[in-house]
Amino acid sequence: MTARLELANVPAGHRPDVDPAGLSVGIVHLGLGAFHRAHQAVFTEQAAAISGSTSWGICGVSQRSAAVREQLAPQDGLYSVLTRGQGDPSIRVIGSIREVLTAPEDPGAVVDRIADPAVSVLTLTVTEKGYRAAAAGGLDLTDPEIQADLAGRPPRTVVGQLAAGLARRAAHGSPPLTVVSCDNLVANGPFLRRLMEGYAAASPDAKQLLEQLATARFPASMVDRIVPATTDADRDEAAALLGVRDEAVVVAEPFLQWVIEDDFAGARPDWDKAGAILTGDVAPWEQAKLRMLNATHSMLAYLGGLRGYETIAEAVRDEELAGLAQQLMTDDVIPTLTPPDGLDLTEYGATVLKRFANPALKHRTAQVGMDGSAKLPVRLLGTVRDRLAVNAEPRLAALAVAAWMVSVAKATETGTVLDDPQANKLQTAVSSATGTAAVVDALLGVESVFGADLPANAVFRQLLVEQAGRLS
Ligand code: CS2
Repeated sequence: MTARLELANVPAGHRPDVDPAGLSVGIVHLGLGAFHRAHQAVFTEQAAAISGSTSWGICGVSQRSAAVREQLAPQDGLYSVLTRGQGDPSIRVIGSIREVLTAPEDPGAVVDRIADPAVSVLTLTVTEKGYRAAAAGGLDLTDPEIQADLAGRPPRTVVGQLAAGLARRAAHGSPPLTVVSCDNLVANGPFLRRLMEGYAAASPDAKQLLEQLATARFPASMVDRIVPATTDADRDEAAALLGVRDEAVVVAEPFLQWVIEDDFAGARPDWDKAGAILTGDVAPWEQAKLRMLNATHSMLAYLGGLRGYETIAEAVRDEELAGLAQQLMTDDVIPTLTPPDGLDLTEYGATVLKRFANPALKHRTAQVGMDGSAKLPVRLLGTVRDRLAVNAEPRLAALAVAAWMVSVAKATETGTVLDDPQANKLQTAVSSATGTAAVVDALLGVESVFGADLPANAVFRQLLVEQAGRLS
């Protein structure tokens, strides 16, 4: 049997660029999934290696299951990133994660770490649904988990953890905290601040919490790297390349980008030295990424899924689908964007499709297609609204939305589980709909996805009915 990964048995050439044992915890990260391990943790390690600073080790928190802790803890937080581009894959062990917690098992330890005076930065990747926002954008105060946190249990939700951590920081005299959201959301930092304000206002200690919030910073950030879920085959390949068994390996493309609003309350890692862009305005980067990359990703996931393609690479190799993704960017999205300095949007679009075509990644259409009700508003409906506002017809964006609708209807018809936080609501809505127009109307009426404005827009409805008709 192959030995388990530990620092002593990592072959030269694959070793971390820092001495993990020399790093102390200075960052808490909520949401210890594959994406964090292939993105912020890599930037953080590089920054430490380049600057020589030892104060930015990461305490990673799994928000739900103990699976990641079970993989990482026996390996002392070490894991490898298996990079698959053109040519041979490469693999390297990352040493920046120094502590692993599981929130449901030890909620108190999470709050303690957030309150730690040595911690001045908290990052998070908890996915769109992890924020527990209501349709109108504020915190969903009807969410039972939010209510339970507000009632004073050891917190489990992101806003509850942060609120308890901030309160304790104030009590300990810890310096102000910077909270960096790394999820694919519009203006993610300010969005989280608003949710926190909603939570604070509803809590018994409203005044104090609002004061503590005022000391914290919530910069926006745009993150980019394609990181498919790891499979057993990936773990076997990592073992063959490393000569030791890594249960926590993550797979990623070579591309890696992070644009962060330069608004920190105190010290931060030298992420810029590791290639991150620190800027006064993240919005143009973020809009380009969400509306071009994530929107075409979702489009290919639904259209590809309907055609029976297992992976995004297969979907984008279908010339018709690649053409539609291209057209979505050119006809509907680019007219809504102001490019950031130095970014050519046409070139960016071409690069995006090339990245999707990477056959070594095996990014499943089902994975990208999950949580559609939370992803669509961010990725596609902003474009739809902007185009409708100038009396243009967002045909391709409507096609992507229609492909999601048809996928929901199909899953419901065939009794397939829909991987979506609003699965019940969506499947109940379509279950009694017969015919394409009825399916469109049933889903378009879900206000938590489409708001009150889009169902009332006859042009959009008509586009959806036409496009869904093409697909059914
Ligand atoms: C994808 C993203 O799963 C998805 O919904 O669109 O995770 C995508 O791979 C990343 O945002 C790329 O940076």
